[in-house]
Amino acid sequence: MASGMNIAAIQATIVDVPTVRKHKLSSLSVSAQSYTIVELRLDNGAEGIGEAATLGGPRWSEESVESIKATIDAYLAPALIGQPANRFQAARIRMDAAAKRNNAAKAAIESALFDAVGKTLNVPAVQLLGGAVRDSMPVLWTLASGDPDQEIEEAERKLDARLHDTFKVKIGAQSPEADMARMCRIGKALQGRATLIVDANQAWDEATARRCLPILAGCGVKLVEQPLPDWDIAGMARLRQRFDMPLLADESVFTTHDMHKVAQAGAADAVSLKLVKHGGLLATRDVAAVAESAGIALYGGCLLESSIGAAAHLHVFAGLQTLGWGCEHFGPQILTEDLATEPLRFADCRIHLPAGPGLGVTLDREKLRRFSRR
Ligand code: MUC
Ligand code: MG
Repeated sequence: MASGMNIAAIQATIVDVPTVRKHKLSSLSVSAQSYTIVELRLDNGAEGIGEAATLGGPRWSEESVESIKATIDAYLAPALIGQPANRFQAARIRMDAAAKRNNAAKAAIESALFDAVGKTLNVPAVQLLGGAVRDSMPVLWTLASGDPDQEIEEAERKLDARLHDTFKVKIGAQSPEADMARMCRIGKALQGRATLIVDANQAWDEATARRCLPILAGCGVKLVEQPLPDWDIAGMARLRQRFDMPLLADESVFTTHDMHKVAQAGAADAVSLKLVKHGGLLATRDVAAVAESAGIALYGGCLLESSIGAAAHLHVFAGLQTLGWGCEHFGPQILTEDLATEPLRFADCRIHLPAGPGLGVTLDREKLRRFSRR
């Protein structure tokens, strides 16, 4: 199959990049972000890059950077070498035949395909997805140190710099009572100047959520992400029937089938879209389409990607019909050093789609070497 752009080589490298502060979720805490970086070369000489982010090893989801690299090296790369890079759906079918799930690994490769093909054709990745609807989008910042004084001070700095005016607070690492007191302090300090949402990362059971949702509403919280375990779709649906607080599904929705079940159960008002969950740019659009068909709003989720992984997300988000809750691609700013030669642009509480062919970002190879795991 000679297309003039067949896949010649795929290389996966694990990197660990320190974060500016500890980032605490309900069940894990990170002070360095780990990524598997994919470098893909076509037989026409074009190069593409992709990134698979993880959080705390295989604890946020089942994939780790080690499993992602192993799956790429042993199964996904051999399935794609010699294949045309511009047949994205065909590549997806080959990857699905070679490995079940392993969605982050597939997403990193597909990002690199869009980058390499975009560079070959001299068009941005979003063009290959139908073109941009928006060139920038609202971006929030996540507060996750667990110390409300530090969090209020961090939010004030972001507000002063006009970088962010919406904040997501990670809860669930401490008792619900301590979290409620923390949220009420943060809500009072930022009242009228910022929008607040929270992410419990599956920490609560239904009774705890019933107790906490009215308190969060009273503190000014506008959206609650994944209060219950990923499997508890019925519980999420009951909470929605009982309270006005909008619920955002994150860990409950990986596949289009998950999205369909959540929609049928009436278990979410919005869904967090992430390449690592859905398995790539095309799969993310598929999940978005199922959500939109059920009247579920879209939110551009992240897993603390660098500018490389964030750019791949922005190309998908830029082409969606709606993006009601904006996005959270603050990852490049939480790293001590970004992995792109030119980081993404944050201004006026928005993140901007990078211009240029492919993903529009360039991997800094010196940093790739420096942060790569020995
Ligand atoms: C998640 O569960 O949303 C995204 C931002 C953040 O702080 O954690 C991640 C994962
Ligand atoms: Mg989440």
